[in-house]
Amino acid sequence: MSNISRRGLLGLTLAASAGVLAESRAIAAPAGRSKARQLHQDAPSGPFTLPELPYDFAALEPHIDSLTMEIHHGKHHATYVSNLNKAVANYPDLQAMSALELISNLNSIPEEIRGSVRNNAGGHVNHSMFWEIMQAPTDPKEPGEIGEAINSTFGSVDAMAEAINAAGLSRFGSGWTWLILGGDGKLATMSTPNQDNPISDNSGMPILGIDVWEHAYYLKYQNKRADYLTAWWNVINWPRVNERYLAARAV
Ligand code: MN3
Repeated sequence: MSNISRRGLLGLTLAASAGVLAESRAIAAPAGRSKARQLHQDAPSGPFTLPELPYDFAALEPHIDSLTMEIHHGKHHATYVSNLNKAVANYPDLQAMSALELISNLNSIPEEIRGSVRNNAGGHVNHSMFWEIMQAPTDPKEPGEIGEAINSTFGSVDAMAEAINAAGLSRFGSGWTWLILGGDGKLATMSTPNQDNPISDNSGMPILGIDVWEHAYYLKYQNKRADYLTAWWNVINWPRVNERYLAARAV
């Protein structure tokens, strides 16, 4: 697994799962949850499954609107999961791997399904992270330990956000803009096309990523990607981002 160990990936995956569970327990069932559950039931069955949102569709209003969240999670993410299940349908060994492991070993994926795994396992990993690293804007938190690393590398959290937004704005077409922890132990920003993840080419461990596909913002922001990116920082879940940083640093 090149220079990122399987143990490290497992740790990040477990930390991610624990984070989702903790948040799910902490949040009482919101009014729109029954609808979320309905969409969840429409999702394809295993081996890969659509994770439930850790909050209501409307939780991120006014920065990210409820309808966008409903379609993004219940349709776009669900489609990545469904297509990933189809891609690995005849590959029991791959079914036993996590989506993160799949995109960390793309060269080992049979060529006939490699493109589909790259796009759909990537989409599954990226969106599973995306839901977790957001939270209601009414509950702002401080960055935690990662704040020191951010200040050391970028000067300030605002300067880091500007760098991530700039990378997202310069991404032509669809993709993601990222904060990563590089192999040199330093934070950096980058963007990737489509559903590519920084782990696939060993650029680094993804700490946070913002979806800049139009489906993530078009209903509310239309062509104004910059406005969406600026607004996104109101819903960042710093405790979860910090957990991801600490897990990546421990690898
Ligand atoms: Mn998306």
